[in-house]
Amino acid sequence: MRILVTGGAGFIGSALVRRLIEHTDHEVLVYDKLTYAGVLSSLEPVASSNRYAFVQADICDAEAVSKALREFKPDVVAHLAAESHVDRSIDGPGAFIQTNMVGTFVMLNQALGYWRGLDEDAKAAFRFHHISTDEVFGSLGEDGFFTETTPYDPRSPYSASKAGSDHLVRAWGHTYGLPVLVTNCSNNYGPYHFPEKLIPLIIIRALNGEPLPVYGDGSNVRDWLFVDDHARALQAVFETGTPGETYNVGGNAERKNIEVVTAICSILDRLRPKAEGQYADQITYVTDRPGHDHRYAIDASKIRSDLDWIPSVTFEEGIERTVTWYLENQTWWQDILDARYSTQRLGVA
Ligand code: NAD
Ligand code: TDX
Repeated sequence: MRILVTGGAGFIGSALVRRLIEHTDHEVLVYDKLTYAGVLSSLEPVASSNRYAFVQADICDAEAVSKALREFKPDVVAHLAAESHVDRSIDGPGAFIQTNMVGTFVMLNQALGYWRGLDEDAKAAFRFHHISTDEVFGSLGEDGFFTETTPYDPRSPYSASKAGSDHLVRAWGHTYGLPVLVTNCSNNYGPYHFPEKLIPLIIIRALNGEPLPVYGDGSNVRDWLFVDDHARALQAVFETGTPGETYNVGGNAERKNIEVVTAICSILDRLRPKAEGQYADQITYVTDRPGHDHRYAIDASKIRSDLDWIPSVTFEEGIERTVTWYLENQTWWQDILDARYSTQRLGVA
C-alpha cells in the first residue's frame, strides 16, 4: 500500500511511520508543515529507507495537498496533522480552528477530487483515515466509559476543533461517498513525546531539578495508551476496518495525574537516584487548567471484537520504557529545548 501520513513528524505520526517502514512493505509519504511540534529527528530511524519520502507543506494549502496526492497516488490518507496541545488552545485558539478544521476541510476536498479520478478498483480500495481524540466526548464522572455512540460534548478549543473535524469527515463520507474511517483514541505516551506534554515534561523537569507542576489537586484521570500500540491500531483500522465506521482506541489504563507523576518519580529514584532527597519532593500543585476535563475512559470493545486489536503494553511496562528512553535520548529532547521550543510552558510561573 501507499500511505500518505499528514503530521508524520509529530509524536504519533512518527511512531506510525517508523512502524510502517520497519514492520511492513508499505510505502510512506510524510506530509508535514514542521510547526513547533514537528520533529524531523523522530523520523531519523527510517530516513534512509527507499520506501519513505518527506514533503514539507501545510494541510491548509490546497495546491500543495493536491500535488502530493497526484504525484504520490496514495491508497490511504492517514490524517494526523493537527494542533494538539490543550493548554495552547486555551491561550490561542486561532491556529486550532485553522489547522484542525480548515485544514481537515482542505484535506477532504482534495482527497475527494483525487478519489473521484481513480479507477473503480482503486476507488473501492481507497481510505481516508482521520485520527481523532476521546476528548470530543467531553468529561466523565467517576463511572462510565466513552463508546462510539457517546454524544459529542467537547469542552476546550482543542477538543471542539477536533469534534468539528470529525463531523466534517463523516459528512464527506455520507454526502460524497468518500470511504472514510475515524478513530478516537485516549492519551498516548512513549518515546519521542513532545516535551510540553505531561509525561515528558515531568521526566525532563525532574532531571533538571525543577518543580513538577501538577494542575489542581492531581485527581484528574486519563486513560493512557503506549504510542506503539496506537500505531498498531491505526494500521489495523486502515488495512481492515469498514469504511464509514468509527473505532474507539484506549489503553484500559486509567490513572490519576498524581499517580502518573509519582510513578515517574519512583522510577527515576531507582534509575537515577538524587544525591539528596527524592524526586517526589519536587512536586508542586499549581493553578488548574481552565475547564479541565475530569476523567476520560475508553470502551475499546468494538476494535477488539471487530479487528482483534488489544493493547499489548501495560502502563507499568510502558512508563518504565518511556522514562528509560528519555534517560538514554537526552540529545533528542535537549535539541528541542535549545532550538525553538518556547520554554514558557515548561515553567511553573
Ligand atoms: P503532535 O503535536 O505531536 O504532532 C502534530 C504534527 O502535525 C506535527 O508534526 C506538526 O508539524 C504537524 N502539523 C501541525 N499543523 C500542520 C499543518 N497545518 N500542516 C501540516 N502539518 C501540520 O500531535 P500528536 O500527539 O502526534 O497527535 C497526532 C494526532 O492524533 C492529532 O490529530 C491529535 O489530535 C490526535 N490524538 C492525539 C493524542 C495524544 O495523546 N497525543 C490522542 C488522541 C488523538
Ligand atoms: O504541566 C502539566 N501538569 C498537569 O497536571 C501538564 C502539561 C498537564 N497536566 C495535566 C493535564 C491533564 O489532566 O495532565 C493531564 C495530561 O495533560 P496533557 O499531557 O496536556 O494531555 P491532555 O490535555 O490530556 O491531552 C492529550 O491527550 C489527548 C493530548 O495532548 C491531546 O492531543 C489528545 O487528544
